Amino acid sequence: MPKALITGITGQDGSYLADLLIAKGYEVHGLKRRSSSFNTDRVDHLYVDAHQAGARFFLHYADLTDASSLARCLMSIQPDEIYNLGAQSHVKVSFDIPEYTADVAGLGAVRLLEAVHRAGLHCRYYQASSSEMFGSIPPPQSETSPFHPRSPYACAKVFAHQITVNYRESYGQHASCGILFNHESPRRGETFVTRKITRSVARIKLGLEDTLYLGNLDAQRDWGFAGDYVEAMWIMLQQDVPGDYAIGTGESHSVREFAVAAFSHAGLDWRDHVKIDPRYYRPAEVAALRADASRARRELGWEPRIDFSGLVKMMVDADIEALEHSLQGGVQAVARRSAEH
Ligand code: NAP
Ligand code: G4F
Repeated sequence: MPKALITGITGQDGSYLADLLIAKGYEVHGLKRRSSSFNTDRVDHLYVDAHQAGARFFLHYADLTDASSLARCLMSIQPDEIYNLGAQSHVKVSFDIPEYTADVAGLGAVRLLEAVHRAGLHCRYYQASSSEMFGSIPPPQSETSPFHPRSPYACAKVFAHQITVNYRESYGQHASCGILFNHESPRRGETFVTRKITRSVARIKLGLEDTLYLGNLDAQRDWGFAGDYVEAMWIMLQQDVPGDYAIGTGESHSVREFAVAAFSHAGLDWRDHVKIDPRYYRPAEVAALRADASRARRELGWEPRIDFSGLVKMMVDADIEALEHSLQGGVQAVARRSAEH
């Protein structure tokens, strides 16, 4: 049974990748951070008591800023494949905490690669690189486009990308970088623009709020579905020869277009609800990203299955359903409490 280690397993991509690898028969190990509240919502459905025979899903406390915790996990797990997805992944937040972002998203990668190298492990390694690295380079962008990062996050990702290439070239590690364009889902973090919009659409639709404040509506992104993108990660590590691949749909839309589509899917007019708050502008913006993923199509046979409008509908429907469910739960809880008194 192949063994995989996923950093960032509690995040959007980590959770979809864990689902995929469990379905493929892997034993899956994930690193989680110590937190004062539960932070495993996205993978709780995979949890089985480790004492149970046949358990194939395990979580370990570790942190990408703590090299000794990474070395300890590597030695005890001895994985066949490592997926380094852990990061402070919010671009706007990286301007507020640049040093920490560089520590986790940049140095975290070299800590992991060095631990693999020093331990003499012959495992395959995936690095979560980002289209944000292209920054101000005009679209379409591919794995051969130059980088011009526009945020501390993107600078950290460029370092992590280049150090992964360096370990591959220096020590022959089977290390690949997926340069993923934006990918979203109902599990997307609530402060990224797509999920911020679809959650707000649900709250407006159900009468809980009236206004959504956004920043730059003109930015263009190539948005795909996270479930499709984790398949590309896995396929990269099944190749005989490691390499770097741009992964995206090849189509881009503005933030405004996403908002229009999301509100209209819920039967609302976005103009009645969206206002601009300059607080959400960034010191430096990435204007337009659109993938040229022809290498991935050609060599990996990878194609996205969900298109832009399918993604918007999936996210809006999921947020409305989740909110209805939680409101229903709230009503039941109030009814229970009233019955008690
Ligand atoms: P995400 O939802 O923000 O998840 C990030 C994960 O990293 C979480 O599990 C988080 O743990 C973990 N993490 C944060 N700081 C850590 C630390 N110090 N040590 C260990 N783990 C830490 O991000 P995502 O959207 O799944 O993205 C996965 C990876 O792909 C990230 O590296 C991101 O930068 C990159 N990427 C994402 C996209 C995209 O559009 N989604 C595109 C290109 C590249 P907690 O749950 O405890 O916070
Ligand atoms: O959803 P976003 O915060 O994603 P961003 O900055 O493109 O980064 C995401 O994708 C990268 C891949 O290219 C990943 F590497 C990274 O980890 C992350 O997953 O913002 C998208 C666009 C930006 O141009 C931003 O200025 O939306 C614009 N925007 C407009 N109003 C907003 C808002 N972004 C956020 N988060 N919140 C707003 O209110």
